[in-house]
Amino acid sequence: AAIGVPLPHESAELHVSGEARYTDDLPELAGTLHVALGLSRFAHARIVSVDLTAVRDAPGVVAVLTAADIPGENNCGPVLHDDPILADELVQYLGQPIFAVVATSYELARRAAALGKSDDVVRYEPLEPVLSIAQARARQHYVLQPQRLTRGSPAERIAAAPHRIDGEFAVGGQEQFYLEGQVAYAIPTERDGVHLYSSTQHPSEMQTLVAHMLGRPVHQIVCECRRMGGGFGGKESQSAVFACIAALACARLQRPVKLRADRDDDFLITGKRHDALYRYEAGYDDDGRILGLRVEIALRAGYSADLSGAVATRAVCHVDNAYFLSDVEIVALCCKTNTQSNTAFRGFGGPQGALVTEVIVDNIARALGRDPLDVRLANYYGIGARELTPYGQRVEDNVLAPLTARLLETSDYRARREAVAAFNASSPVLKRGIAFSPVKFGISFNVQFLNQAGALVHIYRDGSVLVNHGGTEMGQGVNTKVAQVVADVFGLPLSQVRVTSADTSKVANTSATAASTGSDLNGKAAEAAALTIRERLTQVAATTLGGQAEQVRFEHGSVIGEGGQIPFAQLVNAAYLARVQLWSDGFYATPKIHWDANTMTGRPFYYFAYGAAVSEVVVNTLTGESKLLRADLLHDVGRSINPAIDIGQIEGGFIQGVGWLTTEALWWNRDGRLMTHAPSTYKIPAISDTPAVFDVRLYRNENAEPTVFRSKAVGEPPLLLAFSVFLALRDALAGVAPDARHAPPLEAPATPEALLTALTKFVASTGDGTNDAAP
Ligand code: MTE
Ligand code: LUZ
Ligand code: MOS
Repeated sequence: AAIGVPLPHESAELHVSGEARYTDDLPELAGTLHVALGLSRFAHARIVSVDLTAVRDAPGVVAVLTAADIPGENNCGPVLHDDPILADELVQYLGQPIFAVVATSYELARRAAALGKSDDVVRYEPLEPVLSIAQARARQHYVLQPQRLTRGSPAERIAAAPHRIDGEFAVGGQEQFYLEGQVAYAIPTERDGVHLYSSTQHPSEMQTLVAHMLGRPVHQIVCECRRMGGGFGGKESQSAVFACIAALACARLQRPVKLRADRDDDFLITGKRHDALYRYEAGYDDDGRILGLRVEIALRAGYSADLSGAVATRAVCHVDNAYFLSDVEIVALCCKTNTQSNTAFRGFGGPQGALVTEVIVDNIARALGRDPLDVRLANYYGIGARELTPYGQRVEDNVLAPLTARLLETSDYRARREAVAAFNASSPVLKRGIAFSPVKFGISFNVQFLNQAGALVHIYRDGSVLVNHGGTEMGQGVNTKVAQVVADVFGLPLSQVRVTSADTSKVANTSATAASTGSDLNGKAAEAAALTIRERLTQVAATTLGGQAEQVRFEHGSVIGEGGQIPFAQLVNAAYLARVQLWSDGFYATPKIHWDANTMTGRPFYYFAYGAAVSEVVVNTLTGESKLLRADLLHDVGRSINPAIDIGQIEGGFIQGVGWLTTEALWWNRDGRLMTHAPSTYKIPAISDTPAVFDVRLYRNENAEPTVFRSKAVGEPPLLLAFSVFLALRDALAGVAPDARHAPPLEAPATPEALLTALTKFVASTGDGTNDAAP
């Protein structure tokens, strides 16, 4: 009964009233100490000497810790062990933590850490930094080996094609900008234990890294997270440096220690979405159908591997997006630069993979003088041989054709495209643009073993239910959905089910809540646990009520059998008295998936999520300012467990994607210092950036695979719907010279500066001086 209902988020009232407790809101224990970090002032340098006397002597300072204080492994990297917790001898980016000041207050810790900026504290011998993707690529400076996926004979097909294009393209990175910054609070427990509260998407990894750092067995560490104020991928691996340093200080001083990063430090220390530089070459026919495609994606990994390998693989597996590519070569490079180590961000490389193809298709359409929509449709996956992705997985559950037809109808795309052309013909300064873009997004971690989850369900004698599962709540609603699943199994109202903090002492060896799989995996695990208990209760009910066990139903807080009915709580108590186990674990591992990393083939995804968008923008060609006027989104979440949460995820993902592609620009100066490190210089979307007309709908569908209640993951895929806004901006610029047979050279993010630069080049290349507005 709880499934498919647009119930509010389980913490909605707490969120809006300010009562929801985040890690920094936990009551502090007496004697709690606070940490501030001393950061590298060079992007690449040898540390010649460190003299922390002045920092140690500052008021309130209890200890100053360096790499030498780490008893176990000095690493917080998730894959390769190439991420020092505190830098020792070598610094590899400007902002890298070198020492940790532990003081009696947050203020005093920060003041003391600031003394570390003096030239007398840390002496450096500067080395030459590599600061751009282009530089790293030219030197073949990589954190991991290049990845290559080839099918068919792309070079031959391109050479033989009736038309061909080639080019380069660039997209910027993106800061996660979770509203709650990185924070950890570590409390010493008896016999060398640590209880760590961490704002993290990955409690099990925080637990493990802390144990390795301290040189202790994992069972001495507990990591707990009730909720995050957003993670967006930025707390999948990179909560670790904060968790480790708080735990290190806690273990050494045997005092509770909190580390809450200042927003500017958070920006300087942590990695972001990978920016990318592309080279491509395509051959196509008169209808714009791609016959051969070669793409190279050079990603900025930053100074260490972090999750870049998996990000690159997801990028490779999303170059196709919605399109069948018969003959294709895709290469992904993880370029090593002396900047922050880039990491997960909503979409995890998928957006970077798919965007370049959307730009290529757009360029093809403009070269042919056709509506880009029609070229997209001509390239859609089809049936039979046209179902095969470059990596060999069949697209069996494709709903893009009917979904697209429905969206074109509700958005009135064709008529509005004519209206836009008419508007532009009589508007010299303001130009409008409209674009359609589709999304196909693969669901599952592309690292097979991560696709597992566990849960623990308890029923107490009063009939109230407590659920613990391996997922973490970051605002996305996983706890609400999992509670709905359990409530539905027992026929209970949602108020009867409470979900507790993620806690490594309850469910062990959890995966990160990531890859949009939180509800899929943990929902199934919790369902399994609940079904085990329900099976036992069913036997008790049959005995108590009389009749067949097969006829017993759990509905509206009651248990109904052939011989009568009984309130759920009463049955539970009867089961207890009959010595029936009223709690159970549950486990789930995603079936069917496999992957061969050498050939880059297999079935990496259990299924695909689909969506499409139509966006309309207006650009001021004198100032470069732009505005999103209207967006129509139609997205497939299978059979929705909670339509209110799903719509919220689609809206939020889309707007976050719009920020990435329009206003959010990261800029490092020539020393490698990130200059956009606060909201004053880094612009995320505000509520006023929401389009006046924002039509967001769920596509009526059910998952072809037996996922939890046939729902689909929703967290990441809608971010890619924002492509439509970027493409609409290109369309608006094209409105300056509608007969040009090439696309405006707009790169992302399409800031006012980028729009003006592209406009200038575009006007020059058309050789058309008729536009008075052109700068
Ligand atoms: N929604 C909110 N409100 N806050 C977040 O941090 N993270 C996104 C998405 N939606 C996020 C969010 C990312 S990157 C992922 S992978 C998924 O939520 C993770 O949660 P799920 O797997 O339970 O959907
Ligand atoms: N793969 C993936 C991963 O597809 N998404 C992820 O978030 C992820 N995280 C770690 C390792 N592989
Ligand atoms: Mo999301 S980028 O998989 O945390």
